[in-house]
Amino acid sequence: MAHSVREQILIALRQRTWYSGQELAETLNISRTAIWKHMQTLKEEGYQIISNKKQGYQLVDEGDLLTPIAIEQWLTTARLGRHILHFEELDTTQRIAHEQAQQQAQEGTLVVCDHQTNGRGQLGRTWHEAKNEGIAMSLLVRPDVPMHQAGQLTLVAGIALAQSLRTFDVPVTIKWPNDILINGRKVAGILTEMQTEADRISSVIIGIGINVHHEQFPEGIKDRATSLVRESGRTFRRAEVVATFLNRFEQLYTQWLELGFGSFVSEWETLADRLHERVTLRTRQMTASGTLLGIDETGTIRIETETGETRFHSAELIYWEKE
Ligand code: BTX
Repeated sequence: MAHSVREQILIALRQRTWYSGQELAETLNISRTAIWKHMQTLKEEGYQIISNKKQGYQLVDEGDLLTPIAIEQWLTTARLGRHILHFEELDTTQRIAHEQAQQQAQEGTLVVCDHQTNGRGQLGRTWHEAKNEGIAMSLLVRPDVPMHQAGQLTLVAGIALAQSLRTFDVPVTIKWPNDILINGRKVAGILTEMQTEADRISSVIIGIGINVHHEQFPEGIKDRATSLVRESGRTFRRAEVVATFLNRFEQLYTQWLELGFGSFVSEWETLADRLHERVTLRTRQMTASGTLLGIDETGTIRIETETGETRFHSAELIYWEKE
């Protein structure tokens, strides 16, 4: 990623406690006045920078920004998240990611925003976002696999998200197929959408919404939604959460392409919510109850009902009525 002058200033400031204006000006080959102006802009953006005449500038705190440079500092990926588009406000990151896909953007392109005003869930549902509280992101990938396997990416992304959130000591579980829960409440959701061309996948957009700082939720979801901060009491930097997910997802995405979904079954089951417990499941035709056995090597859910083991390719686990 090519860095802007402001990004180069940040990279320099991260390297040591104090950096004099003179040194920065020489390193970046711009005037001290220009350095001063960039510092003002960085402060306005949310970076906490102090200065004094003798020692120069010090970066005290980076705040909780979701900018490319903030995410990049935690990123260890080769491809994913190496092209990031950040917006302060958007209707939905999915729309921009779809446009990027059509404009031949590189695999791994990530769209993030601080305030998503019309977030999409599955089946025309909406995803609630409060400004600067959560993470709304859409990742573009171009897997060379048969179309019917694209849905598995929801599960692979779910495993990566659950594992990466567990590194922050948050006890998340996965509710098949696309929800991440803490203590039975939804903390994140995944929406996978595909673009095709002549019976082939041209791109898959993996949309992820994560509740990070929220203390409260709107009426309709307040009993079944939660946030990372609410459940853990610790602080989070959204950029670090995003990068930790991307780092893990890149590994699992490669594994999926090389070994297929079968290699994830036991991993998924260790993260599954209500494994071996009784669940209710709804399909278009019927509602069924039984014991959740796990998933098979294609990602299909397995339930032990009164009539024996039944597998559901597409269904909904019902935890909460009136979705
Ligand atoms: P879903 O259809 O499984 O879940 C949506 C349902 O979850 C809603 O109907 C509501 O009941 C509940 N819900 C809505 N907002 C929240 C929330 N913040 N926390 C907990 N529960 C909620 C899940 O769909 C997939 C959501 C993906 C969202 C991302 S954000 C980035 C990207 N852009 C975009 O427009 N969508 C994706």
